[in-house]
Amino acid sequence: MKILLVLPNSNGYLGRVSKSGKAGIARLSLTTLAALTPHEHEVVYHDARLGEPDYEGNWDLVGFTGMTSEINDVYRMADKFRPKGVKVAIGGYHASALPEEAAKHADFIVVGEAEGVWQQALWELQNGGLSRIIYHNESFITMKDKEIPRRELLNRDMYTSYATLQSSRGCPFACKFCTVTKFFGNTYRYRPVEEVISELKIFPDEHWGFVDDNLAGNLQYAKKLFKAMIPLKINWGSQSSFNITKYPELMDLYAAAGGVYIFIGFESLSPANIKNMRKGINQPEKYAQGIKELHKRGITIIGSFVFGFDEDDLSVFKRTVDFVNENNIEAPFYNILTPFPGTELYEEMKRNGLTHDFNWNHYDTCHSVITPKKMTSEELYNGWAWATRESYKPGNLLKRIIRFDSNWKYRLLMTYSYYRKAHKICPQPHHPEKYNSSL
Ligand code: B12
Repeated sequence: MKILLVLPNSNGYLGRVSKSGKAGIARLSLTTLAALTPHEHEVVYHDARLGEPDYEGNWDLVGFTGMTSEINDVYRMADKFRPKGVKVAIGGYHASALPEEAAKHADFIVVGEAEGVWQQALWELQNGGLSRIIYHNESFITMKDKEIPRRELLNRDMYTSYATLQSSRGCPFACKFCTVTKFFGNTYRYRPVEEVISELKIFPDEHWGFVDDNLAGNLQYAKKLFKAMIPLKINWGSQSSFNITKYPELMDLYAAAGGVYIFIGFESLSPANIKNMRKGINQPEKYAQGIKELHKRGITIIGSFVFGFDEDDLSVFKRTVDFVNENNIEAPFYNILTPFPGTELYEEMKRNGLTHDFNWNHYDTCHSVITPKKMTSEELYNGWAWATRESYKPGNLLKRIIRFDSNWKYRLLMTYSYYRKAHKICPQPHHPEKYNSSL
């Protein structure tokens, strides 16, 4: 069969291709799907951020991936292919959370991991037809012998972070707002260390980015992996829970293995918010010390915070910005609390009538789709925009990054990339004076 795999566009700025043709991180969803596709089929990859797919091509099947914020674009393109008699498949996070909705735009949906069911659906398509509309991968793969993504389908020059890989899936924690918990059925699985190492060896000179949700989710595994990475002499970054700061040896190994930046979900400075979201591994009273420990090892921090939790009132914005500046979190990243389909938060907020906007284009954490408890939805949006712009004022930014160590280059690059995002995403807030107070 001739199969077209399409990466959608999204409405917002995050994840888009710049005017000069540059994209950030290379996603592994479709390159992995391509690797799973038996060789007898021809696979063509299309990045819809660069333009429309070829609706007139003689495709047998078109497969779309999609996060929630991208799904409307997927549905739009799918609805153009189907009248031409082309079969359409949709997979990924949104379709897995709301398969019945996605099925209105597709011939079949894959819920969860594609490994196994994708091959089954392709076989059925060729041998008499599909046996169902929703293919649900009930079991989770072991991660051993995981296919190597077909990165050659991507244009290397387009990406600032081309060499991405995945060593684990899922997360050992079950935070109420996170998509991963439901998607991976609360499992945390990791690949044999030697397989990760041999994948890293494919591009010995690249800067690697792990797309794992929590690279340090298992202490013993992470230690083993980092130790094995030391001889490779590469530089890389990943996402990890704040938990890592509890273990000095693990942080030492992270840095020794070439880990130059880390993305940490601090989420909130309020212990009550943390408790309510069931992210007990985060202890706000220990944030400052944990940040110091990472900095001591030359690791740049991308600190992710969320605004709009139950305890957040108008003072949350300034308090958070002050904390970020005082503790020199190089690249703060602020999100508006967004109840993603498939999460417990989504069900709870929907039930309580606290979600007022179900336009998936707005589910990019840069729109306020909820009515928070202690401020209005508009205040949440404006406060978020104020905090983002305030944090990336040149004075604040420079204060956070000027330190003398060998990793200054990454610190500068990372911060610059978030500085650009901040200015592209955030409008000038209305009534900024409202947010400039921590009282
Ligand atoms: C890379 C990435 C990005 C990149 C995307 C760049 C791009 N446009 O391509 C960037 C950094 C821009 C980004 C941004 C955002 N992201 Co993001 N991102 C990821 C990340 C870290 C890795 C994705 C990846 O490569 N995974 C590895 C592949 C192999 O796994 P996979 O995608 O799940 O694919 C498997 C299955 O899902 C399935 N599958 C997937 N697609 C398809 C298609 C078909 C046809 C089939 C059959 C199967 C199938 O098969 C694959 C193999 O099993 C994931 C976390 C994660 N671990 O996946 C978050 C994640 C996808 N992002 C998420 C979110 C929330 C966002 C943001 C909204 C957050 C924010 N504030 O930044 C924005 C929105 C951007 C936008 N476009 O509007 C959520 C998705 C939630 C949701 N329901 O939409 C995730 C899951 C993170 C999380 N823990 O919550 N992201």
